[in-house]
Parts: sequence; structure tokens; C-alpha cells
Amino acid sequence: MEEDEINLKEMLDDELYELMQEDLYDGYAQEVSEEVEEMLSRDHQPYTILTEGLVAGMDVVGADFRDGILFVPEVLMAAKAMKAGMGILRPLLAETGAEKIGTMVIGTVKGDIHDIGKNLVAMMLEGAGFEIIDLGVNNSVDDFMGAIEKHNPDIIGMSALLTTTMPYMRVVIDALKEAGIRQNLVVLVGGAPLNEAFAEDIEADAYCRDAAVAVETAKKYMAIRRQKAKAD
Ligand code: B1M
Repeated sequence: MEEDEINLKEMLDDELYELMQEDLYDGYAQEVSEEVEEMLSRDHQPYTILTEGLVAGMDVVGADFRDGILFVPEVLMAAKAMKAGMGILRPLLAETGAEKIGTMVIGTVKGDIHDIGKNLVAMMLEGAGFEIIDLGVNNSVDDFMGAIEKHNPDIIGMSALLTTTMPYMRVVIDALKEAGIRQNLVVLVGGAPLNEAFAEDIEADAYCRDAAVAVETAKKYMAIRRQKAKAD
């Protein structure tokens, strides 16, 4: 897509979202950034831009990656473009001025380096008033345990995008049980291959389908914790 020939200002909203999705697919970080800025200048909500432009574009990348149309280098370029767009939206999603409602340690589990969804969840929770300790990717039980000891969080969030890495969530939960601290923490899990049945099976507190559900669920559990603390 020759951006020089395109005047973003003249495009309709729908056309611009379509272009953003195409440019994300093609890995054009600079162009995606400009389109995000243009949408912001039109007073679109950061969350709308995120879902209608960036996440929608990444959905197409995911489908074509699955179908063997795209390969790892192209997906990495798309991920870079996604991150460029998210970088602009991050402070806006976080600047709600909400008072701190809880602390969460979040990370992608061992063997897994996917972090776009996890970053999105972290960003949205931060915006909702949570203090976030983001452990990044490829986290072992020891990484989670170390962070729990250091930060004393209310919630542990784990992300996995591979069917081969999702079982590691059970390993972390079992370690929490063995250490006798499972009941002190809320454990939320998410990632494309998971579902509610899996979360129940590994004895997580809840499965979060997407970032918005993660925020809702985290808030709900904080309310329950506060009520419980009052009653004790
Ligand atoms: Co990978 N990859 N990848 N990949 N990749 C998938 C996951 C895959 C489904 C693609 C496919 O085949 N269609 C497939 C997994 C298949 C399977 O396990 N059954 C796959 C594969 C196979 C691989 C490799 C093995 C490929 C290879 O090397 N041959 C390899 C593995 C590397 C490793 O981790 N060890 C690999 C590598 C990569 C890249 C590095 C190229 C890149 C990652 C870049 C990065 O993250 N920095 C990548 C990408 C980008 C994808 C796809 C295309 C997109 C993932 C994404 O970012 N989605 C993905 C296809 C897909 O998912 N459709 C794919 C957008 C994001 C916003 O959504 O992550 O689902 P998502 O997050 C959502 C929810 O799931 C939820 O909220 C988020 C926001 O709404 N959520 C949580 C996520 N985590 C949460 C945590 C919570 C709560 C909610 O905690 C409370």
C-alpha cells in the first residue's frame, strides 16, 4: 500500500479501519501508527480503535497463519505493527485516573513467547485501576512464585497461546497449592486455545475470553475479596 498516495483525512471511518487492518497485515508499523493517530483525531475511543482496527487486523493474520498463507517472519512484522499501534493507545487506555483497586501479577507461561494478548489485558487492567506487575513471556513456576513473594498480589494472571503450553498453568496452580497460598490468590487465565472447562479442570478461578472480560472478572473478584475481608 503506497501511503504517500493516500490522504487519510479524506477517508471514511470504515475505509480507514480497513486500511489499518491491511497495513497491520502487511506489517507497516509507521502507517498503522499514523492511522491510529488519525482515528484519535476523529475522537474515536482508544478501545474502539484497538478492537475495530488492530485486533480485527490481527484476527486475519491469525487465520492466514493457520492456513499456511503467512509464515513466522510475516507474523512477526504484523506483531510489530500491532505493538506500534498499541504503544500509542496504551497511555490513553491507562489514563482513567481510577483509584487503585488491586494488584495483579501477569505473565505468559513457560515455553510460550506470545505476548500481544497478555499486553492488551495488562493495559486494560491498568486503565481500570489495577497495579500491574508484568513478568513478560516464558515464565516458570519460580518466576511466578518469586513475583508473588515480592509483590503480594491479589490476582495472578496467566496467558498461553499454544496447546502445548497451556498445561503449564496447572503446574503453577499446583505449586501455589503446595506452598499453601492458593486460597489467598485469585487465579485468572486466558489465551486463544483455552476455555471455561479447561480453567475449571486446572482449578483456576476463571477463564477470561478477552481483555474486557478480564477487567470485568478481576473487578468482580476484588469486590468479593473486599466483602470477605470486611466479614472476617
Ligand atoms: Co503463534 N501461534 N506461534 N506466533 N500466533 C498461534 C497462537 C496459532 C494459533 C497460529 C495458528 O496456527 N493459527 C498457533 C498455535 C496452534 C496451537 O497451539 N494449537 C501458533 C503457533 C503454532 C506458533 C509457533 C509454534 C509457530 C512456529 O514457530 N512454527 C511459534 C511458537 C513460539 C512460542 O511461543 N514458543 C509461534 C510464534 C509466533 C510469533 C512469534 C511469530 C507471533 C507472536 C508475537 C508476539 O506475541 N510478540 C505469533 C502470533 C502473532 C500468533 C497469532 C497469529 C496471533 C496471536 C495474537 O497476538 N492474537 C496466533 C493466531 C491466533 O491466535 N489466531 C498464533 C491477538 C491477541 C489480541 O489475541 O492473544 O488471543 P490473544 O489474546 C486475547 C485473549 O486470548 C485474551 O485476551 C486477549 C485480548 O483480548 N487473553 C487473556 C490472552 N491472554 C490472556 C491472559 C489473561 C486473560 C485474558 O489473564 C488473566
